[in-house]
Amino acid sequence: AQGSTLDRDSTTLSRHVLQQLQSFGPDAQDLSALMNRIALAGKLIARRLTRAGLVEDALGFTGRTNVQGESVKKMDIYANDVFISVFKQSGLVCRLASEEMDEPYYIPENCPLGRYTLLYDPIDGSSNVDINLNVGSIFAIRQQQGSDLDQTASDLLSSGRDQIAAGYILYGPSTVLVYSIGHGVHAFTLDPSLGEFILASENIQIPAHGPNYSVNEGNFWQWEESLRDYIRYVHRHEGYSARYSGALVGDFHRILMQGGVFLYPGSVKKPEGKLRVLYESAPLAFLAEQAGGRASTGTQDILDVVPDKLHARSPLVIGSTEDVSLVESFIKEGQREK
Ligand code: P6P
Repeated sequence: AQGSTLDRDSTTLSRHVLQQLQSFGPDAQDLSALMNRIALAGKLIARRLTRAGLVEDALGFTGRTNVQGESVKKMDIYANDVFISVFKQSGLVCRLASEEMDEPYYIPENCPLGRYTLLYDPIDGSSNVDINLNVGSIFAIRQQQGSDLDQTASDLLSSGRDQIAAGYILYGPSTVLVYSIGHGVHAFTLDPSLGEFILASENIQIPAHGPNYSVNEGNFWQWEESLRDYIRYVHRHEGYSARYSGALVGDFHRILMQGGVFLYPGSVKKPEGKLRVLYESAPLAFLAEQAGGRASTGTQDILDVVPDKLHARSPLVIGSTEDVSLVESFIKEGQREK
C-alpha cells in the first residue's frame, strides 16, 4: 500500500502525459510541457481564488463588458492574463484565443512557427466567484495550421475533431484538473502542500445513464415545445434529480462522475444558445466522448460543428449516451410535428 501511494504521489501530470503517449517523441514532450503550463495556470488562479475576499482585484466587476456583452469581473481579467503569461514562457504556443479577448493574442517570440494554439475560457461561471461557489477554467489545445501571417486565425474555424487535447480545472473544495489527450479522461487533485496535481482517477467513464439533469429551468418558456416535453418527461418519471450550479465546469464534472445530462438549449429568440463552441462546448465534448459519453447540439454531434466565427455559440446537450439520445429523440419528434 505504501508503495502504491508513493507511486501515485509521484505520478505528476507531466509524467502521466508521457506515459499516455507511450513515446517520448517531440509531440509527447510538447504536450507534456503544455499540460505543465496549464497546471501552473491552475495553481496561480486557485491561489487567487482562495484569497478572493482578502486581496484587491479579485472580487467584483471591472465596469467593462467583453465581446459577449457580459460584464467583466476582475477575476476574468486576472485569469486571462495568467494563461498568457505562463504560455509566453512555453516557447510552444503562438496564439491564445479566449472568451475574454475579441481577437486572439499572438506571442511574437513564438510566431509564426509556434506549433500550438490555446483556446480557453479563463474563468467560466465567474458570477459564482463573489458567492464562493465553484468556478472553472476550460481549455483546448490545437496545432496551428499554416503560418497565419494575416493573423485572422481562420484555421481555428474547424471542427472539434481537430483538438489534440482538452480539459478543465475545477476550483471547488479542492482544485481538480481533468484532461484528455485522446487516450481517456484522467483527473488530478491539487495537493497545495506539494504544489503538485496528483493523479486521482484514470480512464473515467460516464455511466450510460445517470440521475442528474442539469438545466436552467428559468428559461422553460423560452424553449421549443419539444424541450418542454422532455422536461415534463423527467418531472413525471422517478429517479431524476435537478442539479444546476450556474457554472458549466462544476455541472459538467458532476455529469462526468455520476452520469446524467447537462443542457444549455437554444431558445426561440436565441436558437444558438449561450455557450461558445471553441472554448466551452468543443473541449467538453472531446472529454465526454473520450469518457464514453456524448455531446450534441440536439441535432448534430458537437465535435462535428464547424464554427463560422471565433466566438460562435451552439446549443449543448452533453453527458450519458442514453440521456443525450433521449433529449435528441424529443427534439426529432418535435421537428417531425412541425
Ligand atoms: P444561465 C456562466 O456564465 C456560463 O457561461 C456557464 O458557466 C453556465 O453554465 C451558464 O453560463 C449559466 O447560464 O443563463 O443559466 O445563468
